[in-house]
Amino acid sequence: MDQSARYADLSLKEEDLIKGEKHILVAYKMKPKAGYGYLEAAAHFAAESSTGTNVEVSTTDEFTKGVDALVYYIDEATEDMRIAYPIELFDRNVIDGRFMLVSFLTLAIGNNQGMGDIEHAKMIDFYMPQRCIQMFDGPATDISNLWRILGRPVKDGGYIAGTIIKPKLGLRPEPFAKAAYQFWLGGDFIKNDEPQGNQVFCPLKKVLPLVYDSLKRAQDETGQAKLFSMNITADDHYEMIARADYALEVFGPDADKLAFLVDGYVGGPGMVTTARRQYPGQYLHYHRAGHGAVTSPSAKRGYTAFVLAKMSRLQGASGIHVGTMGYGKMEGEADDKIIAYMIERDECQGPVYYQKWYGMKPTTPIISGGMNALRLPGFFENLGHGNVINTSGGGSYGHIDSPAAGAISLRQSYECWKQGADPIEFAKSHKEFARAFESFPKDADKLYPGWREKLGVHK
Ligand code: CAP
Ligand code: MG
Repeated sequence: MDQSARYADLSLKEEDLIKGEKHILVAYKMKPKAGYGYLEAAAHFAAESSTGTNVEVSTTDEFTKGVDALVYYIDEATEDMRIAYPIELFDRNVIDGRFMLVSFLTLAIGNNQGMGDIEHAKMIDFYMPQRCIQMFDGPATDISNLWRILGRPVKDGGYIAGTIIKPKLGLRPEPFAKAAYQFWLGGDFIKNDEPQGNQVFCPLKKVLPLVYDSLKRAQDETGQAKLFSMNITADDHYEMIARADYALEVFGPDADKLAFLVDGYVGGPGMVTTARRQYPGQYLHYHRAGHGAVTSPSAKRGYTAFVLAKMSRLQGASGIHVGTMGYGKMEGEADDKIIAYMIERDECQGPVYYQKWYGMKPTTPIISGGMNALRLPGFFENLGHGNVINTSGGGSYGHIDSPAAGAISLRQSYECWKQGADPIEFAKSHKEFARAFESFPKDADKLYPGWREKLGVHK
């Protein structure tokens, strides 16, 4: 059934929709199944994403039609389809009227992902009008709070050298806490790896007191504040609360140095919002493990990593992993820097829409995945700044001298870039950075050919 007469209006102008402030706009890359007209399929997509189904129903009235989602732009050649969703369509909290991201997902990326007449559709951008920005939670706290704790300027406080306790799983409490102490002797920030929680060989109530002891000893030894991002991911809201409350009790007078990590993609919006609303004083660290299932360039459905990050800011993530923009081990490319810009700036041009955030706190780009001191200078050059949290697991625990040396090499890498120094020349006067070349020789060969001769390394 061709529903384009009802669910499409190609006379609508995008700039008018934006000026009107009454619609959430969504841009997709959509291809219909063979045998279906483009506009017909797009209109059905809009119907299923708002007030319709595949047939007319007798109960529809004039009001219903007033909140139809409308296809307002298509370009079959580029698979470009854009839909205007009336704000009224979206579910609101009864407790405080706020918007909820799960409703945006259910409509804009819900049933429409498995329709018989759609080959594929992937969300590549969305536009939130000002009222929506006002009525999503947004971050409660941001990187400026971490810089303050670290004793740095709260604006442009710079690079936060972090790691992930590696191996990913398998450490018992004592070796876990020892690994943390060793890194903190040189670095700022440690996160649980995304699957670490309360495994039977490393019970939370055994390991956390030891981690806090490591943090205190490292602070005493270095005279610097240290940060820990603890995983509170769990199916049950009350399990999350139990973990977080326990951690705040253990950290006591240092509770401000505790961030909470949530595996936000696999856990979903409910879990992210539990952390955001129950613990607004704690930095909310959004790990996106699993996102590749829908965000990978090889995935034709779902949404992009850009959309994931933009949604996380609405939900209130203080920071989210944004990938390494082609400089690390995960999928990504240099242009992914737009993801960082969209979540850290107060306004930014996305792939389709120019988005203003009206003062909503920024979400920190968290850089992780195969990074080390040798790869960072290129990364900073591409991004243009170092106001990020970087967590290098292999890049710290793989340093041949020690995790602390690995941490120091990361920090030195940032200094090298900030000074605009030549990394080889810089290595001649910075031991830990120099030893990163020997720690990661394959990277060194690729990034800095001739490094052995220049640094006098002969093995
Ligand atoms: C990195 C990491 C992160 C991934 C996440 C890992 O460890 O801890 O989870 O980087 O990817 O488990 O691989 P390494 P992303 O530093 O040892 O690679 O940040 O792209 O979401
Ligand atoms: Mg990990």
